[in-house]
Amino acid sequence: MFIQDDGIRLNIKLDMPTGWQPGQKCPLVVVIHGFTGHIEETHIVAVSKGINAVGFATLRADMYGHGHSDGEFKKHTLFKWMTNALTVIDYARTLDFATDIYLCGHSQGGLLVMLAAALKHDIIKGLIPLSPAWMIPEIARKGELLGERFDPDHIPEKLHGWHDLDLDGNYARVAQTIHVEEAIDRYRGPVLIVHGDEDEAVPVEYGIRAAKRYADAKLVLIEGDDHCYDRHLDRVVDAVQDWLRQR
Ligand code: FER
Repeated sequence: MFIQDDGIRLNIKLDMPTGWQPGQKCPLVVVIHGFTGHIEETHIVAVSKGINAVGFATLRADMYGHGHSDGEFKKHTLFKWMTNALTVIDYARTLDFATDIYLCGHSQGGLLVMLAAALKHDIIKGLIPLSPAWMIPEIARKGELLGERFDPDHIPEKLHGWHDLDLDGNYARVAQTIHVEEAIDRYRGPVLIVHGDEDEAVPVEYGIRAAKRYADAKLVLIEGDDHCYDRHLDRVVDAVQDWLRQR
């Protein structure tokens, strides 16, 4: 199903908790994929189903230029994703059954939910960044995106890198302006960070650093696992379920 974000259609999927009956209320977790990802990726679906199994609804959403949402991949920026996230959160709040709203996101989606939790700190009950790619603003300032180097003071029109991907330079211009530490400091609610300690895309140090800086964070490291949890996805799901059961 689609919701509108100022003329951009966002593809979303709502899944109710296991055994939910019409008329019952429950909390809801918004779940966001990473860079080049979408709502049907194996790790996104597994985490979402795990959340449904412990009594929370999930609202998965494809961001601008990803999955079945509108927009061109190369034109996506973190600003566009941030307005998308605000729209999805506002939509979640219109759902009659939904009590508390939580955010969960993987990688660039993990960075996004960290930023969104800062913007909506008075509304978001808890935050689950999975392998959050919050080095993106730092590496954009150094001129190092997509595994390629560029002049950070004279950003090219187009960035090109991994898997032959093309991105408009605006992606880097936007990312350079984002200061994630400020966003971390603005969110005082409970946080669960999960990170594979052999992550090849987002160094595990970022998960560790974020967990240290948040006011109320738990860190779960998945030993021997990579960026998308190809080896121990079950442990990621367990960590999320254990944490949500304590809410
Ligand atoms: C990059 C490193 C990681 C980058 C994006 C990511 C745009 C995001 C990864 C993800 O969301 O899985 O250099 O450049």
